[in-house]
Amino acid sequence: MADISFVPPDPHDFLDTDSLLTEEEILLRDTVREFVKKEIEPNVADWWEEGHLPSRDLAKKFGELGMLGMHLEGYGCAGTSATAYGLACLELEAGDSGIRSFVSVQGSLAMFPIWKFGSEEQKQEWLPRMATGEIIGCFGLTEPDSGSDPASMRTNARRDGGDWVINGTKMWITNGSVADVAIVWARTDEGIRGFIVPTDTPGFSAPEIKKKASLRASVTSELILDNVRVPDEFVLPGVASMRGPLSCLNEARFGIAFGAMGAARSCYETALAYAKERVQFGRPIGSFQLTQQKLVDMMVAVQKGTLLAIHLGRRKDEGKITPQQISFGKFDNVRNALQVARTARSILGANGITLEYPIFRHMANLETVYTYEGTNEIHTLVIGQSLTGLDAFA
Ligand code: TGC
Ligand code: FAD
Repeated sequence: MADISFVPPDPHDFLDTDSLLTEEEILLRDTVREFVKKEIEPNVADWWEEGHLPSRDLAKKFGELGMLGMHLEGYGCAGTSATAYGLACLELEAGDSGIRSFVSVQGSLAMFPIWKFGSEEQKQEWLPRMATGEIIGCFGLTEPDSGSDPASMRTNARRDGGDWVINGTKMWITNGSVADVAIVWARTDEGIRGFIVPTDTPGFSAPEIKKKASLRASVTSELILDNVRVPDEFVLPGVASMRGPLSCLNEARFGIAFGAMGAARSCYETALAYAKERVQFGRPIGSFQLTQQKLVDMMVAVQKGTLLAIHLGRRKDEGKITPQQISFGKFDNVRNALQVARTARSILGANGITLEYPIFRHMANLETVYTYEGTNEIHTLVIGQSLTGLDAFA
């Protein structure tokens, strides 16, 4: 029988989750981590405060790193494993959820539907330039009156000769105002269809949504489609039902299951370092039992969530993951990350509310992450439906 090791666990990876990764995955993960340290961390608090993201510049840099549509095969995409994609999301979200969002939307929500449901011509036309970051995409599903229930969408498209004419409004669309192309989901006589809409098409506009108190280092917009006319070649031929947009959500939700643990890790590590240095009552606050309990709870949540994410990654790479299992990951890792952020915030006392430390920014961002890509409640009901066979949505 193998003996027990008495090498003390690493406080930054207590269960040695790194041992579950291949050398290649660790190399990729470290490359993204380095990028975040160099390009994101020194700037992101200012971007967040200013409500700004240098989207074009970042798109090019992400393109050079091969991170856009990285888990897709061909068409200039890197073709990595799903686990590697997840690990990249984790590192990006350790920087900021808005940065991970940018990459998720481009790869999982704008490129994926073209890759999965597009014609060969559409793939050749769009994917290589989206992979390099020359073209930025967005994904228009949510509407002012259709959030959790996107099947109730009002945006519609009708055939007119060889064209389609699209009318409607999309709401809360990440990258909307900076996008060159929008994937717009619309109701048609043939079912829900996806349209590739170049954003310079007459009748298309994308006013930015301001005054956000969350995900401030991310562009969020309304999409207005006023008699937008596109040729038939711009409709995605491979799907005509809600299965289209919901399949894209599987991809992005999977990335969030990893990403949320990046934000949580950043909060935990900041609080751990602070607790060892900050002295009150003549002792580091990390020596108080109540503080240690918080640190332990945070560390356990981060490690468990990371294990869950890696497990889901392996299942996805084996082609065995189900949407309900992805819901499990998004649901549990995001709610736990939010709890970690709140606990970490308390350890920093007054310093916890400033942008000098990343915690409050992560905490505010995670309120968005809790809501988008299916709210916590929607994922609860997806899992509940799976347990009982009973649908509680309506
Ligand atoms: P339902 O009637 O059950 O199914 C309709 C069709 O869709 C298929 N389907 C799925 N296909 C793939 N993946 C899934 N997860 C699927 N779930 C269902 C189903 O088989 C059926 O196909 P077919 O071919 O028979 O027609 O669907 P429903 O309309 O009752 O919806 C169920 C529900 C509530 C779970 C769904 O509407 C939902 O997930 N709502 C939440 C909406 C949401 O998550 N929106 C996210 C918008 S995008 C975003 O937030 C981006 S944030 C930016 C970033 O990621 O950084
Ligand atoms: P609602 O659906 O109105 O829900 C309000 C509350 O009611 C929630 O708590 C919800 O869980 C609850 N609720 C609703 N139905 C039920 C039910 N059946 N049972 C129990 N509770 C229920 N969308 C896109 O398409 N593309 C994007 O790029 C995008 N980016 C986003 C970026 C940001 C910053 C934000 C905040 C949102 C983004 N979204 C995007 C929209 C996001 O997906 C929606 O906000 C989300 O799906 C929830 O919809 P809603 O806000 O309309 O809330």
